[in-house]
Amino acid sequence: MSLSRREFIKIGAGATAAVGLGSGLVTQWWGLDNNPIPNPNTEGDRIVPTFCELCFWKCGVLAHVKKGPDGQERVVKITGNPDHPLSRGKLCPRGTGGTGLLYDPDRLKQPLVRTKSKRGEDIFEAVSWETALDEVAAKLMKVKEEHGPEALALFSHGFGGSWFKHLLKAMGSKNIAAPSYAQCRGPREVGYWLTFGSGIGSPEAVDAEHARCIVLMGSHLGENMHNTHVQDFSRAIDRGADIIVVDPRYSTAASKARHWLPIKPGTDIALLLAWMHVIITEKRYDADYIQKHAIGFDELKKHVEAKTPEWAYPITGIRPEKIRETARLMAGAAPATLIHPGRRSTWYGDDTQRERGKAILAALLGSWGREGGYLIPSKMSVQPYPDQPYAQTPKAALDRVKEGLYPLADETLASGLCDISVPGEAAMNLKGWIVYGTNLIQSLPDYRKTVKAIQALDFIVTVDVLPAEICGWSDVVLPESTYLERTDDLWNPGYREPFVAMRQQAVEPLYQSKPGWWMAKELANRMGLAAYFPWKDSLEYVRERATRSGLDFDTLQAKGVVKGAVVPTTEEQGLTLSFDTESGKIELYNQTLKNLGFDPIPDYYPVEEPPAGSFRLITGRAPMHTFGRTTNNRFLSECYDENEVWVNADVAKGLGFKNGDRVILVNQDEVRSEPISLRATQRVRGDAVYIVHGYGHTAEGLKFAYKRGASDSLLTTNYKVDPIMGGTGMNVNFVRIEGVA
Ligand SMILES: Nc1nc2c(c(=O)[nH]1)N[C@H]1C(S)=C(S)[C@@H](COP(=O)(O)OP(=O)(O)OC[C@H]3O[C@@H](n4cnc5c(=O)[nH]c(N)nc54)[C@H](O)[C@@H]3O)O[C@H]1N2
Ligand SMILES: Nc1nc2c(c(=O)[nH]1)N[C@H]1C(S)=C(S)[C@@H](COP(=O)(O)OP(=O)(O)OC[C@H]3O[C@@H](n4cnc5c(=O)[nH]c(N)nc54)[C@H](O)[C@@H]3O)O[C@H]1N2
Ligand code: SF4
Ligand SMILES: [Mo]
Repeated sequence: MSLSRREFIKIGAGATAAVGLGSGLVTQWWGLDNNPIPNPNTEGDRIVPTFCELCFWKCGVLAHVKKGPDGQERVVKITGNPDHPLSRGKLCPRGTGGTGLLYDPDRLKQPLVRTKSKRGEDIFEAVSWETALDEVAAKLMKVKEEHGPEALALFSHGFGGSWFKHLLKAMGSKNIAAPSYAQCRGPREVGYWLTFGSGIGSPEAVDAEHARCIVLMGSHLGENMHNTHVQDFSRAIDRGADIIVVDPRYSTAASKARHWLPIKPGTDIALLLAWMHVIITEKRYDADYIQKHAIGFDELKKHVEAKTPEWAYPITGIRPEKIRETARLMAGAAPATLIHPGRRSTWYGDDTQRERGKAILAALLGSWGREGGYLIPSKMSVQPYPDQPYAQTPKAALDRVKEGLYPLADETLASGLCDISVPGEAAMNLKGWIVYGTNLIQSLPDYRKTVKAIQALDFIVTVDVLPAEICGWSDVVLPESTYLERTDDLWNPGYREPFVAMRQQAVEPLYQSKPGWWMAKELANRMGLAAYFPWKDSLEYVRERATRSGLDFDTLQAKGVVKGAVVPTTEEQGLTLSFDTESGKIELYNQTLKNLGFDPIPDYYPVEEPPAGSFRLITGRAPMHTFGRTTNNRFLSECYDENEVWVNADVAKGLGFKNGDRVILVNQDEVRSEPISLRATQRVRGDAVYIVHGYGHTAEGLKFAYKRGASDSLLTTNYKVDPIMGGTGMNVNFVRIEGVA
């Protein structure tokens, strides 16, 4: 079955089924001459409910398993679990492509130890698990003895990382971070927390399904494929909800919108202030809600008095009448107006303030804790496994927050841990890294700094499923089994309906790969920490947790999920709203920010402009890929196998380029991309160029993805740090375009 690109990105207009395409897709066996399953169109011999790891949304999936003529069981297809609240029987294209990872011929197959003296030369020797684990345990213990446990750090992204977090804490260190905070949603969490006393969290509990108006700033839903959100968004479109999209690029979402506001990049705060001006001066805000729940309205009113649409026009490029019309539209639908919180908010370094601007606008519309707006999530409690308490209280995380920088960060910064590993950058440097499921070379800004940090370490070990860039920079590489080959911990997120989900093994691990729980337990045994891993295996561990929590483990195994009692999520449903802020109210004006020397109400400051002849590099997602983690996936690449650079058609013409030309992007630091195809289009402003993140791999072991397309990560050598919480704004790189012969 071949799949056209259009089928995947189609949303709205009765096309909700587009996100459920999985049912038609079947596994292939890359690199094998004979298909070991003669009829791949089968439902399989048995179905194992588990949850997805192709991205961090973690939808419930059903793995269809069939025994081949060779006697080996294989996953033949993956479909959405109808009982799971995040998938509701449907998957995004990536989720159906999990077999493309499981059967990726380039997978890490055995433990590897670096043989060359210099890191980064990517020359390794395959060794036994005994040898690899002995080496890792000895090196980690050496760092601990020589520098103390606080010289150890764990970078961990992805659900399987829980075992290593436990291991690091047992060793006495609290230096645990993921790029999903300071490189992703950190500013959003802090901006909303300062306003409502609560962050947004993941999965985001927003009510697009019942919204009458949805405002997307960036947040390119439909290309950003978080399954449940896209389903809800699609339904909202079918229902005729008014969509307002603010984006310098005509995104898929913009193509479904009533209003597309092609904003000048970096000026969203000015637009937000002008919207507030209109809503307040025209008395269109929810006066009862503000009176009951908020403080600082008078200060806000005064603050936006002069922030007229006419003031914002030359800044944002959005005409005053358009600003007024959209402000009235969102006020007319309130409180069922969803100012979408977005997710990746690390854009310009002023990001906490922009996110706070969105939160304040939502408060004026009365949509926090209201139907069609933001839902108040709830969560089922799951008891811990009764193991040994950490002997030494893990020492405080050693990132920049502890040096008095970025005072309102509420999680450890991955970039902060990297910074303080560079000699001379901090009073004490980190000496040992464990890297689990995160490709730091591509996900932290300025790879040159990341490499500098790595070169100065005593030891670095990476746990991954593929030979990603970070593996090449490691001393030891441990091959993990994919999510379909292992049982992990239970998952009980805060969401609009409470549930507990179980990840369980569908098939035996391929090659010599091992699940993370086994590696962490084996390492603990070697480091005198066996008491922290007293269970036989992860199945015994989760069964004990479930039983102690009063959950029906048989149902959990059979269905993959158990749901809790439904609790009210909105005022309409009888919920009494409360706010965990300093004042106990929604803080339109924030005294904490003021005390720390920051603006108590967001204000607009211009961002640096691209020099003449250069363009701002902006990035986003392709619906069928997750970052660089799926670009080697042959299955998903059948639909989208290379990124292209979007250049405004007039600009391209002026530069003498036409559609399809091969070009190179050169950034402000003279870093050059791999050749990439130019897409001349009116769908992007003339001052920016756009590429999808995750391409241009430099790791040769990723045989399919190697040098395919161009890498925005390489070009992101500049970044602007948010002084409030340390997020790394990355939309501050400029590129010029050169032709290739
Ligand atoms: N298919 C797929 N889906 C994914 C992911 C994936 O890898 N693949 N990743 C997931 C993750 S972890 C995240 S964090 C999210 C990221 O997805 P989002 O949170 O949607 O990311 P953003 O960076 O907000 O959105 C990118 C959009 O912002 C626009 N933009 C750039 N600069 C500006 C600006 O100055 N102002 C405005 N208003 N818009 C601007 C870009 O043109 C682009 O359309 O996606 C999630 N979903
Ligand atoms: N330049 C730039 N930088 C960015 C972004 C951007 O858009 N542009 N986006 C930012 C955002 S929003 C985020 S959330 C972060 C994400 O950053 P990362 O968390 O680093 O995400 P990936 O790049 O997908 O790296 C994931 C790694 O995990 C491996 N992996 C996959 N499955 C498993 C598994 O089951 N077990 C193990 N052990 N490993 C596994 C993959 O092979 C891959 O090497 O990046 C941020 N950094
Ligand atoms: S959104 Fe897609 S890739 Fe992400 S967990 Fe769900 S099915 Fe998997
Ligand atoms: Mo993210």
